Amino acid sequence: MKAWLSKLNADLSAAPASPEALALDELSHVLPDLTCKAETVPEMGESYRIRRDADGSLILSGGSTGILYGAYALIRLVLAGEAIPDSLSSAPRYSLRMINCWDNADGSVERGYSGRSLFFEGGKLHYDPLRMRELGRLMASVGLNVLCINNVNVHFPAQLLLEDDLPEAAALADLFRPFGVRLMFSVDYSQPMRHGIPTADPLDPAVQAWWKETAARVYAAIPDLAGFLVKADSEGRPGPFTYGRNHAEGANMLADAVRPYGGKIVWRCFVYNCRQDWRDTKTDRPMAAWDHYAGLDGQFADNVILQIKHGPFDFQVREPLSPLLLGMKQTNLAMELQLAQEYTGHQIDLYTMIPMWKELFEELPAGNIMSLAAVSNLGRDENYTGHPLAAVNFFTYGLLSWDPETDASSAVSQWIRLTYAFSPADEQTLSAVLLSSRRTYEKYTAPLGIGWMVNPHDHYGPNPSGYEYDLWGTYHKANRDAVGIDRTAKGTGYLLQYPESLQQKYGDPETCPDLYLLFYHRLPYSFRMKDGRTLIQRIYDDHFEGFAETEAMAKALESLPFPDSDREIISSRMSRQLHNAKEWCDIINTFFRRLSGADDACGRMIYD
Ligand code: GCV
Repeated sequence: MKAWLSKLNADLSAAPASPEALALDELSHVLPDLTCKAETVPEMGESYRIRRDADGSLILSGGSTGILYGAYALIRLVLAGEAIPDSLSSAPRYSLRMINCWDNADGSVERGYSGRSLFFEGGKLHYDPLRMRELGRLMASVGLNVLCINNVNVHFPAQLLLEDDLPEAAALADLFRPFGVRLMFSVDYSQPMRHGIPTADPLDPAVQAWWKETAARVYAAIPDLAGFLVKADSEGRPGPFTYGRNHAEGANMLADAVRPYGGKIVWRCFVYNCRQDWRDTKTDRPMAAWDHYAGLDGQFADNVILQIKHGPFDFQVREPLSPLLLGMKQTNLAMELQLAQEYTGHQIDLYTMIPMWKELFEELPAGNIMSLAAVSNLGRDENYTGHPLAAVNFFTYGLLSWDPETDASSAVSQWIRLTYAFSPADEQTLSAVLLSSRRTYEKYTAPLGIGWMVNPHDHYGPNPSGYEYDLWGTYHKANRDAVGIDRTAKGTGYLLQYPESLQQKYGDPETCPDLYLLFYHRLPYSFRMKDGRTLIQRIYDDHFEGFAETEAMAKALESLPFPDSDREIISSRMSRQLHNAKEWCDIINTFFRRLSGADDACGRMIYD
């Protein structure tokens, strides 16, 4: 089963002539009984309008890609059994709706759980053109329009995409163009130094000239390249700090180089000290991005977009919204999500993300960001996402990037209907499992917003002290009396990076939502939660519940009529999830019981 793609069957063995041509082809194959005319209105760009003619036939108007998006919207509606409204207009909320692949030139994928790279092997671009078109269709069918094919950690020879490998990269861009998908490349900030320039200082004229000449060459080959994605001064990557320059100086230099071609510089804000001493109590990692960027608000060029991870740490199960997303009002911003389940179960454990994303959008005022990015969960596996049910994350991300008001439960139901031929009752069962899977995972892993109790480096499975004495700034400091970090004004002061109203909401343990308690506060195990339970009892209860819910999920999934190919993968991954959930439950409960000495009020088994 190839996600919802198996329902789309226009022939992709040759390149579609244009997005409009593809739109009509898809419609005629999938909905042969529908009479639909296309009307190209170039100034409508990516937006589309669907209305009925006097004779009852449908008229689909839009720019070239707008018509394609409109066709897929129609197909999604009809295949999901929903009624076609008499009139429907739609425009994307965000201009760049990006997928960031962390694929390396050697064919490996950093944090990839769906097989090897779709684009690279053996240091070269290496791909199946048919799969590229299928991927273009996968993206277009949910409104995604930018694909960054290489890892933000640019390991040699990925730099050659801008050099010797540019002709092959241009051929790849050609493959994606009819799907309205533009490529983007991650670039190595020190790349000029490969060419005899002794520095990568953004204010150095030779460096500036090198990037201008490179941008001219790259855009001559790929005129619609979306731009460059940059991870600088982060986790060992080169960047402007080496030369005493700030990140506005660093990003604006690249922005000048791509400006003549309409290119963007997407500059990541994942910058922190990854060589922290755990004994250092002054440094609090979640504060780092704000400290580096907030003071630069308004100084970035208009074709720079700061790409900010949704939380201040790194894609944990629960993190507050990054304060930068709320505080940088004069800078173009993109929010970065992660479809790859790095900390959320490696596409072995079920983890449907849309409930988490909806929570983020509730706190993020509509106009604060202009683009959205997500780290890809795709790979060379036949079904693209390893776990067949992980495809729901790609699908719903696309819908949200078009319209963040998309309802979580409708989006999940739509995906189920497009993917499987289930009865309403089975659809309901699967939908309930998918929508609850994030809370379940949260319950059996690190409690109440602490995060990080994972096995270091690989990030699957429990290890409560794995990151406790390490360099990464990710500490919970559990001792026999208390756990968590005080990030209020009395503690590290992190909370002061937020608007006043949020400072009040989160600053007092009595008003702070339970699920964020240990992110913001250091509390004794005897702390009384809002429902009267002690903190330690809540930790035990959540873990036992998380495991019990996983057992119930396993039973529910077993009852569903998945096609054989999916059933096998789903049930073998579910047995691994059950094992993982049991390990987490027992290890976390034992860890806290050994420290606190507190018995479980319900007398369940916790190991001494
Ligand atoms: C691409 C975390 C991940 C790294 C990733 C990094 C980033 O540290 O573990 O694999 O590197 O985030 O987002 O740049």
